[in-house]
Amino acid sequence: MDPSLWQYQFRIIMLGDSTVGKSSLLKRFTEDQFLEAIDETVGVDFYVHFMEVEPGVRIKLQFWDTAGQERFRSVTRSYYRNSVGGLLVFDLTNRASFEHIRDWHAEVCEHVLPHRVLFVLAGHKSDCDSQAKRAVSRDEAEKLATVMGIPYVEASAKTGHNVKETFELLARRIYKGLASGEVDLHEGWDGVKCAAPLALQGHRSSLARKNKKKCCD
Ligand SMILES: Nc1nc2c(ncn2[C@@H]2O[C@H](COP(=O)(O)OP(=O)(O)O)[C@@H](O)[C@H]2O)c(=O)[nH]1
Ligand SMILES: [Mg+2]
Repeated sequence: MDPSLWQYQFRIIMLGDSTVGKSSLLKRFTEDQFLEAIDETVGVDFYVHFMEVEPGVRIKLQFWDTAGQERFRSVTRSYYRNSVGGLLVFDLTNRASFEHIRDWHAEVCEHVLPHRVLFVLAGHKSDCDSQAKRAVSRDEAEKLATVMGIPYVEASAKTGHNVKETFELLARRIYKGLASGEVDLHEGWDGVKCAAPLALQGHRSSLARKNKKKCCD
C-alpha cells in the first residue's frame, strides 16, 4: 500500500508536565529511538505515524508535542481545539506530575467545549518500577483513570515497554468514537480528517444496523 495513503487523519496532543517523557515516548513510537539527553521541546513539535486500525483502514496519526512549562501554555492552548485525542502523561517517579494530571485534563476539556477530546492516561518510566523509585502506585493511578472515565497504561520509552500499545489504544478509541458518531466531523475543525466521508457514513450505518440487530436478538 502507498505509505502516503490514509483514510483518516487524527490529531493527538501530548499533555503533562515537562520532563515526564512526552517527547521520548513519541521518539520511541515514531523512530524506535531513545535518547538519554533529549532536547527540551520549545513551543510545539510535530510527529507523524501511520497505522492500520483494521485491515485496509489506514490512519495517519499527527502528534503535537507541547512544552509542559507554564511559560509556553499560551502557545499550546490554541492547539487543544483542533485535537481529537490527548495522551495525558505523568512520570511514575514524580508525584507532582501525577497530581497535575487533573489540571491538564480540566484545562483541555474546558478549552474544547462544546466538543470533546478522547484521552488515555499513561504512567510513564515504568522501567523505574524495579528500582523502588515509584512515587505513584498502579492502584492509585487506575483509580484516577476510572474517575476520569479513561483507560490507564504503564509504559517506558527507555525500554519500549507498552509504547506501541499506548498509542494504538488511543488511536483505536478514537476510531471507535468516530464510527459510533461519538466523535463528529465538523466544518473548520481539524481534529479528524476523512479522505472519503461517504465511506464513513456507510460504515456508521452498517454499525448502527449491527447494533440494532444485537439489541433485538
Ligand atoms: N528512566 C526513564 N527516563 C526517561 C524515560 N523517558 C524519558 N526519560 C528521561 O526523562 C527526561 C525528560 O524526557 P523528555 O522526553 O524530554 O520529557 P518531556 O519534557 O515530557 O518531553 C530525559 O532525560 C529522558 O532521557 C523512560 O521511559 N525512562
Ligand atoms: Mg518535550
